[in-house]
Amino acid sequence: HTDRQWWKEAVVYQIYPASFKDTNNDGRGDVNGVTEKLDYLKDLGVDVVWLSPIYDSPQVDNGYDIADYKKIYPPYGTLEDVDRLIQELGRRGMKLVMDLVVNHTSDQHPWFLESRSSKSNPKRDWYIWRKPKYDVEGKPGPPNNWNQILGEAHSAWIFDETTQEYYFAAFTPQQPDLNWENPDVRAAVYDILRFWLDRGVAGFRMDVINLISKDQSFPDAEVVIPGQPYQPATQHFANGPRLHEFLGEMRREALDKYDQMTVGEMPFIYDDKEFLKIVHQKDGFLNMVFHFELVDIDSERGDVPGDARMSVGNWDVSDLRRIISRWQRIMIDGGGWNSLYCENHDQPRSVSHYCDDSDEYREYGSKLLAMMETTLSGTLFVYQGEELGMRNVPLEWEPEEYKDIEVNEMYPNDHEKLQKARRALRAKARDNGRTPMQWDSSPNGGFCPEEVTPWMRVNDDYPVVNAAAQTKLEATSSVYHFWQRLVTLRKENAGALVHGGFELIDKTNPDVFSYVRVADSGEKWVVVLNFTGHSATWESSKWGLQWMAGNYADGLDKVQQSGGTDLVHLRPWEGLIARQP
Ligand code: TEU
Ligand code: CA
Repeated sequence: HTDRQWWKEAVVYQIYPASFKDTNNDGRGDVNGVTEKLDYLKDLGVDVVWLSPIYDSPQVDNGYDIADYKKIYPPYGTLEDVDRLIQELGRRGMKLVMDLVVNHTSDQHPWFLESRSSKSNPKRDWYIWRKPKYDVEGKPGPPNNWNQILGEAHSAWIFDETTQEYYFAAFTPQQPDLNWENPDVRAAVYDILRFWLDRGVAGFRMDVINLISKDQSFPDAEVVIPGQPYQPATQHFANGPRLHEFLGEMRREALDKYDQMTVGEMPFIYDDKEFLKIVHQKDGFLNMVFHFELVDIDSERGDVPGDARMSVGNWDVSDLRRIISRWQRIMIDGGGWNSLYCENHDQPRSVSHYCDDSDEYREYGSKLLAMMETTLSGTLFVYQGEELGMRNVPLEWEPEEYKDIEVNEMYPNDHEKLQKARRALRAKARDNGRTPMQWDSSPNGGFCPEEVTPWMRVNDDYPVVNAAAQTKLEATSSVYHFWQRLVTLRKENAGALVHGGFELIDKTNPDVFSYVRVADSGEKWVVVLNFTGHSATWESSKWGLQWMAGNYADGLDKVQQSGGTDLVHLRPWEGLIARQP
């Protein structure tokens, strides 16, 4: 961990463009809205902005279905707006990272329109086409039993009338997968990369990049959802046989010629060795990845198809300890690097997910998570609104308020079932992280003017939870200020907090997650986090600590006053950070 590339200490802020800031009064966020808020981000300590897709798109999956990689979705703005954004970022010493979605395109992309037009079209082989498979009665059906990721009950193979064949679409029928086996497809992707890098973009977040190489025998998947014709099959197309080859080629053909960073989204696998090969500092392919083990801490596969993803299981501090320490160890000992994140546009809000988002504890839970995220090794990713302690949508909302295709595809014709799933949706639907950003206490939270209808309803708590209230200097309970302070602490003590070693301490404490970070200089930082809603204790005797930060206003005073005693008493969701001088 001696190499200190800029992207290691950087704080990356993810923006979901539709929900960030509307500047032309159409109820959707836009590129100029991002530019308008750069000082807010700079003040927070942000170095890099990652924009979820802003390319031209029919928006079936909010831009993760791209119809033109070199054009901006008109409601979001123009290429000139993006040039200006890059310039304004640069003036503030900040950079832009774009979302690269190249496992699939939109079904409206000209490549796909050509590909589906006839079997002899030169672009036919740019996508994955197969003949129907006939059953014993001679009835045609999909080539295998793989199901769709965003509509579990459906086949991932879509029948196309024109040529009487099926195409493969892992997510939705409107997102056909590209055929990476075809070298022309790969060359077209590298051309897109160069187009954006030449414009001054500083890297990419690569959407489901581990799905690009698929087992070309397309074998049937094992039945894990009994009674359903289509089965989860990601094991056959996550981290496929040619993944490393494709990523290596991508580096040589585009990335390596520029100073940039890459973060690959890699769902569906948790394999240490495989991850390390991808992100190894010496001969890896990407700078870092997003793994899913932490965000899936409470996931259980339910019995009812469609419910599985929304399941809510139990977890406790021992799971947190196991998962976090496992990944810190893999990366630090193994010579890799990784990202840190608790939230993104596919996840519930972190305070709702891992803590308690009631009025009583929302502030403390949000700050507790900030303490954890800013004191672990890796590149830190903050998702819009996380710095305000934004929470999941209210339980009272009708399912109709949810806009995501994943929810719409769950029970397309069964309103009653959807009503019953309300609690699960409130916990796990991707919409929870997609409500508009809450800028102030005016109607629509300052996201768009009062007379405009936002594309998605603003969370009812905006009068209390909003940026204007939290950026006021006198706002002592502000989650934003707390993040700001901790980001500074992290940067000023990067030797320990970003690059240092990691050790668990008090490993059997049933409530408290605690660890120590050690710099090469020997300097030590101790982090003590009560991840429960009740009071807890932590033994501090052998440490001789100097307490530095806490998420309760009087936390430092209390722990210092307790002087003689070695038992630290923590209130619900209380956390403390200390240095060993
Ligand atoms: O997500 C990939 C992905 O598999 C999950 O995060 C997914 O949202 C979750 O498992 C739900 O089942 C990426 C994007 O982040 C997501 O927004 C897109 O919908 C998806 O790829 C397709 O591009
Ligand atoms: Ca707009």
